[in-house]
Amino acid sequence: MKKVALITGITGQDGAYLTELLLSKGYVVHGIKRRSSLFNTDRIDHLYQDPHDEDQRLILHYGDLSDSTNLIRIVQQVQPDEIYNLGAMSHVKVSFDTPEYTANADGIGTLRLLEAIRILGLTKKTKIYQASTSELYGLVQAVPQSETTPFYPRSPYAVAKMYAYWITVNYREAYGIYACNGILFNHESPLRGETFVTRKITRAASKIAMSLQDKLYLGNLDAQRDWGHAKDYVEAMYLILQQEKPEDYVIATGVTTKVREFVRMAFAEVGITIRFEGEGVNEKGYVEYCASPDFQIEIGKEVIAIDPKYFRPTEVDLLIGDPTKSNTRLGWKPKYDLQALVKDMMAADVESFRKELLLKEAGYYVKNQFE
Ligand code: NDP
Ligand code: GDR
Repeated sequence: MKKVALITGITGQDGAYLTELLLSKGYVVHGIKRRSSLFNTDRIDHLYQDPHDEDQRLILHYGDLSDSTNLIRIVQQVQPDEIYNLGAMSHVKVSFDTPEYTANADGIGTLRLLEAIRILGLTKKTKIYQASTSELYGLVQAVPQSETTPFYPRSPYAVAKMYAYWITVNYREAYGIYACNGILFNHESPLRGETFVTRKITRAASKIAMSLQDKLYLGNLDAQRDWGHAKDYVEAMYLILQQEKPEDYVIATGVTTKVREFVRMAFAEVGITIRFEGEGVNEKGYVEYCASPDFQIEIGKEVIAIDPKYFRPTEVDLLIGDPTKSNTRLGWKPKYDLQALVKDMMAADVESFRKELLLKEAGYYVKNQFE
């Protein structure tokens, strides 16, 4: 019998990589997608199968984490062996603007799924993975952060995820559900949402090199993150649900880097050396040197500036994970280091903007004003 997985958030970065992984392992994968006024399945379109195929192994259902009856109906119909709850309003800064919605989707949404398992009598059958986050650590209590480091969430997103973390632990202890938290540190990829800082930087570095954009505006350049590759991290999600006992695991690389260093690394991939000057909101980044035979850019050009609108009311300054437990117990080790991650993201963005450059040269390029 083929194993059956249900993924919430299947249209997101992690949902796409996890779907690919589970299909490669022979699973039948069901996913929940939201109704949207535009197509929103770009990241999984390459996995699409004609619904008329007899042996369909990827099946999508309309749904939303804010809708209990919808979730109960889908779980009843799918009878999953494993649920991966990846769906969430996942942007920390946006959660300050939409705190109630974030609490509903990210916090209570997890409760709704756990209740669906309980109400449908699936507590012995269905395992569930909860997408927990290093944002739980928030205000630094100790570093590196491990499974035993106290939480101090610093955003409506992190507070909602803290509820989800503990309700997952509670349903494991109260009802014996195989329910686990993966406490994942930041993970990125060419599929990363365009408004997260890494992808915003790799897109801008590619566009600036091709003169499709003048300047990149950022917020806090000194925040430090433990960045890994999403491809490696979805392997960990899968492994977490294959253990004898349900437990919680930190998934991280153990290396932390400042946002400004990520900027330098991304621009270096297109041959541009960045020099930062000034302080605080007056800090700027200039082109110091351009070694690229492909891209021409004026030396001394100001290409990075600070816009305080990207600062958060409360910031998480430093994240660095201790992956000892996942390394030893799951046998999980990331294949990508930061340099390889930046290379992968830049290669994809450069290729995609080369196509835009052709459109521009042909007079068809329309800049997205809302970026
Ligand atoms: P994305 O933002 O790329 O994807 C989020 C997914 O959730 C999308 O499919 C989105 O749908 C869906 N979604 C949003 N709101 C709802 C809702 N109300 N009901 C159902 N689905 C919804 O996130 P990632 O793939 O990067 O992250 C996956 C999960 O892991 C998230 O829960 C995130 O909070 C968590 N996480 C992420 C980390 C990271 O560094 N990437 C680190 C730690 C945790 P749509 O496409 O329609 O918007
Ligand atoms: P984060 O990711 O908040 O860590 O949450 P993000 O990439 O948004 O920010 C990382 C750090 O960069 C600083 N920063 C900026 N951030 C954005 N988005 N835009 C900017 O212009 C900018 N300039 C500086 C931020 O202040 C922050 O310190 C991600 C999400 O995927 C969560 O869902 C997940 O739980 C955590 O990672 C782990």
